[in-house]
This record gives sequence, structure tokens and C-alpha cells, in this order.
Amino acid sequence: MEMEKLVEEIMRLKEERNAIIMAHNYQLPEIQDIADFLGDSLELARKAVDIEADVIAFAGVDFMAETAKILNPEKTVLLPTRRATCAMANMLRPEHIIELKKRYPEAPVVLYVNTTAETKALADVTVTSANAVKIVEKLDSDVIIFGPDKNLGSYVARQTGKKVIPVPEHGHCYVHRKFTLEDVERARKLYPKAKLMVHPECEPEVQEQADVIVSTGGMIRRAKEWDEWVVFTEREMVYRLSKLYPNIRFHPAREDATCIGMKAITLNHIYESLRDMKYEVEVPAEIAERARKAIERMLEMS
Ligand code: 5XR
Ligand code: SF4
Repeated sequence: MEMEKLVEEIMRLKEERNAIIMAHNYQLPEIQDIADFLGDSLELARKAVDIEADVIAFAGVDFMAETAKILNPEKTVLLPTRRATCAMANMLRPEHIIELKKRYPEAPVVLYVNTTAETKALADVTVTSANAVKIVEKLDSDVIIFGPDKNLGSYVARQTGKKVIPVPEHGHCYVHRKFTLEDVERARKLYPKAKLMVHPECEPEVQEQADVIVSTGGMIRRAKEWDEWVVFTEREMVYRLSKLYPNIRFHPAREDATCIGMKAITLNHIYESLRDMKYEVEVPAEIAERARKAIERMLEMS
């Protein structure tokens, strides 16, 4: 189907199903353009609570759709393709957590929201990059189990002075790990007036060079502070920022920082997803209940 016709069909199906389309900031431009809401995973999941829709077509990776489902159990949440998955979230298995809990029975389990529902169910509290330090400071323990992003974990350790036991041992995001000091140098040469916005999943030495270290939601909030930025995160973020702020200049730090899971979703998948009501995200009740408690604890503590 041609793009125009495809969009028309999606709009028709949206009405028919009483559906809305939510998309993460890393989605393809043509998907960002038709989304009802854009944001980072937590913003989207929380937004979904206020919306009167029966169906949410979720253009993002699977753990994000699961979080939306956990916070909106009465709504139907659709993941447009099963290939939309997060390599970092998949690195952490429940067994890893159970194993470490045996060795550190007193240490609370703190998990980044970039995790599967199954692992969130084993967490005492979830965190985002924005609230991780604040929450870990408040926890009544000097040792914490933290996963899956080791870079975010060491950032938290540095900021709080607490001992962080990483779970799994080498959890990371391959997209953000691509950025190096050479990218920083090139950016400074090419755009001497620009400031650097760096995602906390990047390597520590790259974070040290940042003017701001923020999640994608934070990038949107902080962009107004300057008129030219180099962006150290998934490349489509630049499309999102440029569209929001046409008078500010944004440059991707690398053209090849693309998330395969995010890019697995096409407009055609969204069309088929609303047409056939697939693929419905289901989280077993017991897991959802426990994962929801960990998320709610984060919301209370932040
Ligand atoms: O998955 C990611 O790499 C993106 C992101 C974000 O900044 O949007 O880290 N995901 C969010 O769920 C994390 C929120 O702190
Ligand atoms: Fe996961 Fe990295 Fe993709 Fe984010 S960018 S969804 S952490 S693989």
C-alpha cells in the first residue's frame, strides 16, 4: 500500500477500534508523525492511564509495552511486531537476580525501567535515569543490587557513594555503547559552539564530557537552554527534537546509532496490528501485580 493510503487506513482503524498510537522517541519519523503521544517509556505508560481509549498500539520495544499494560490492565495493548525487543532488557534473567539475592540477602534490588515484567516482579523498586540517584539515596542500605545497565549503575554508585552490585555482570545497551571519545572530539571540531547532551546509558568517559546527562524525556525538557546541541543517543531523537524546536540546531553524534528493536516497527506493522488486533501484550496477573508494586514505589519515592 502507498504511504498516504496506509496512513488513511490507520486513521480509520484507530477510530473503529477506539485506539490511540503511542510512540517512543526512537521511532521512525513516519511513525512519530502519526503518533497521538510521543515520549520515553514511563511518560507513555503514565499518559496511558489518563486516556480514554480501549486499545493502545504501542510503537516501542516490548518491555515498554509491558509497562503500559501493567499500569493499564483494563486496556488492550498491542505490540506491532514481536521483533521490537530491547537487547539490554533481555540480558537480565530472573535467575541472575535470584542468584545474587542469595549472596546479598540484605541488599535491595533496584531495577532500571528498561527491564522485562518478569524481572521487575523481583525488584524492590524500579528507577529511571532521572530518579535513580534520589531513590538509591533514600534506600535504607549501603549495598544495592542494580541492573541491567552497568553504566547507569556506576553513575549511581559514584553519586551516592553506595556499593552497587551489578546484575547481570556486564549489562549494557549496544546502541549507547557505540559512542566514544573520538565522537566527542569530532563533535567539538565540527560544532564548536554546540553543547553535548548525553544519555546515561553511554560509557562513563563519554558522560564525563557531557553538558547534560539525561534520558530522552530530559533532553526534550533541557533543549531550550541552548541553541545548538550534539545528541548522544539513538539517532531518531534528532528528528524528534528538531521537529519540536525548529529554531534550535541538533546534530547526531553518530549516524549509525540505531536501535534494531525500535526500527523493527514499520507503518505497515501498525496498520496490521490495528487491523488484526495483534500482538496483544499479556502479563500474567501475579507478575503484573508485583511489577506494579515496584513501579508504584518508584513513583512514590521520586
Ligand atoms: O530505551 C532507551 O534507551 C530509552 C530510554 C529513554 O531515555 O527514553 O532510556 N528509555 C526510558 O524508558 C528510560 C527512562 O529513564
Ligand atoms: Fe534497549 Fe538500547 Fe534499544 Fe533502548 S536503545 S531499547 S536500551 S537496545
